[in-house]
Amino acid sequence: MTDTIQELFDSILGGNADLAKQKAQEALDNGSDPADILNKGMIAAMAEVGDRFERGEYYVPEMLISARAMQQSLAILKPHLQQAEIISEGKVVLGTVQGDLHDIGKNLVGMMLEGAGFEINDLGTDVSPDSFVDAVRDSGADIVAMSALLTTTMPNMKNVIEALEEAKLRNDVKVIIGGAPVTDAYAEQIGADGYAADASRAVKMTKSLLN
Ligand code: B1M
Repeated sequence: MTDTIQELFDSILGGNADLAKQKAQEALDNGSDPADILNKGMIAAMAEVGDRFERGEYYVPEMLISARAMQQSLAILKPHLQQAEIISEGKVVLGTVQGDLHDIGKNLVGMMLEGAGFEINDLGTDVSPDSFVDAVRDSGADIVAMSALLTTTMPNMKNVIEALEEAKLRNDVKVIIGGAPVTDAYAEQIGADGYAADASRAVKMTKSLLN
């Protein structure tokens, strides 16, 4: 890891958004690979924030200010993460499921899908099954992409699939899911079409489901 990426990591961990933005720009200017900046500087810092929260060293306010530093530095990286070519015209309805306010991973997935040429309807966080259904009906989406970061909110992914079935829309869309506690086995268990461990795999999964 370069010194600048280490400093980016430290600034996110310390919740210093201005410094994080500056370090993200500096790392780009130094020619670092955007994927390294994202994975080693930003995502690794958020993982460390989570570990500190688990150990009782960080509380919710620290998680929040680190999240803000991550979001703001991610905005600097955004144009560099997105591919220029337009590959597909698929429509994606994206959201974090009901009860869940975590949106950094979801935003990253949206950003990468958008960069790969998909049209994104981002419903935000704490999205009810009915809101997913309404958005699919209104937009004629090809893909429903759901994120959950809490073990307690994962079951709401199944509720969305059931709501799509009840609305007779399930056969019109493919459903992909992701988020730290989610697994391939869970996707299979609830009848999703696919699971992706990270944002770039979400793009690959979306493309392969639409092909
Ligand atoms: Co929360 N939180 N949090 N939190 N938080 C976790 C998730 C936790 C693991 C921390 C810990 O204990 N180690 C823990 C969950 C435990 C569990 O359920 N097993 C936890 C908890 C407990 C809580 C609260 C309950 C705390 C409390 O209030 N006591 C509370 C719940 C609030 C709620 O949602 N109702 C809470 C609140 C918060 C904040 C609001 C303070 C803040 C979120 C701010 C925001 O998102 N705007 C926050 C944060 C920042 C975290 C951690 C530290 C970081 C999450 C993050 O952004 N990671 C997190 C610890 C951790 O994850 N290790 C934690 C970076 C992001 C890029 O990764 O979102 O995993 P991630 O996304 C990845 C992949 O998962 C994947 O792609 C991304 C990488 O490319 N992915 C997908 C995500 N969605 C996908 C969808 C796809 C495909 C891939 O297809 C559709």
